Amino acid sequence: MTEARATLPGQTGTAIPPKTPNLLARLLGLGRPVVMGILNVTPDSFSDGGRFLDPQRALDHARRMAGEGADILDIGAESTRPYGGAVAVSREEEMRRLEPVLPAVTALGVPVSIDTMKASVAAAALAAGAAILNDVWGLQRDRDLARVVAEHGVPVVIMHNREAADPALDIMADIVAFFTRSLDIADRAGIARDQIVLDPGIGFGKTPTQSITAIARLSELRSFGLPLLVGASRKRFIDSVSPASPDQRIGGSIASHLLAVENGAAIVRTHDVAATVQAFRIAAAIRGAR
Ligand code: HH2
Repeated sequence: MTEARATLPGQTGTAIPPKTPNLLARLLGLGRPVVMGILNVTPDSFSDGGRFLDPQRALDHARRMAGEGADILDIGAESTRPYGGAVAVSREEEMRRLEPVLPAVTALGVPVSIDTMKASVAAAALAAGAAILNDVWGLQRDRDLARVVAEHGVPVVIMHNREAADPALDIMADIVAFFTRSLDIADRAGIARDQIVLDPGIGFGKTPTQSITAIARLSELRSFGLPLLVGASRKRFIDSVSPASPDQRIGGSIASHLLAVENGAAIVRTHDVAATVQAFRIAAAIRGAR
């Protein structure tokens, strides 16, 4: 049974059906920043590893984020390990973590994105109701991912990534070159341009300074003419400026996301949906009163 999506008091008429034609256009047409809530069904995510591995806890958290105003729920069953130490997770293990959770989460009525690096997992998740692919390797690692996206006709988040940070690198030039390669792969697979979101990959193969640069100079990526997503939530660059453990980085996450939106981000990816939604509402109210 499909549950009605919960709404916060004062929040009306913004829910987008989970699998709908032109999903991305409809999300971007909300007229405010789109909030993607993070659901990690992993034992080892950098911020919340182990908290939502239990299926009931995962579903409770997804329901809570939906009620807090998440426009998308991003579910991942393998830590992307932005800070190294990757522990490879088999397809079977990734599916074992997803299977008890995914149908119930998609039934909440909020579009679900699947955060996976594996084409076989993406295909299974999209068949089970996920509506967006989030690939932290920008279609460049598992080359079958582009075909899966094209076949399902779903939106895809192409994220910039590198095996290792290089402090000497012009990070904006590297991001532009990476996106150019990813867009070529997407074109050749037949993925429509209006289904693509670009993400500079905050914390991935970047020094803290380069992560800050990517947010500060985000507007340069507008030249691709595609929507931009920023995921700064609780990331380590915040600690480099204002030392704090991951769950104490909410202020830094919100500051980053507000400035990212000012610099052109259409979507933000966050662990802290309620605080982020509140920050955007207040920013909009203040802007509106200028
Ligand atoms: N960051 C993480 C994972 N997936 N996807 C996109 N598009 N952009 C991001 O910035 C991004 C992402 C890392 O955060 P988290 O999911 O909390 O950690 P982990 O990968 O360790 O589960």
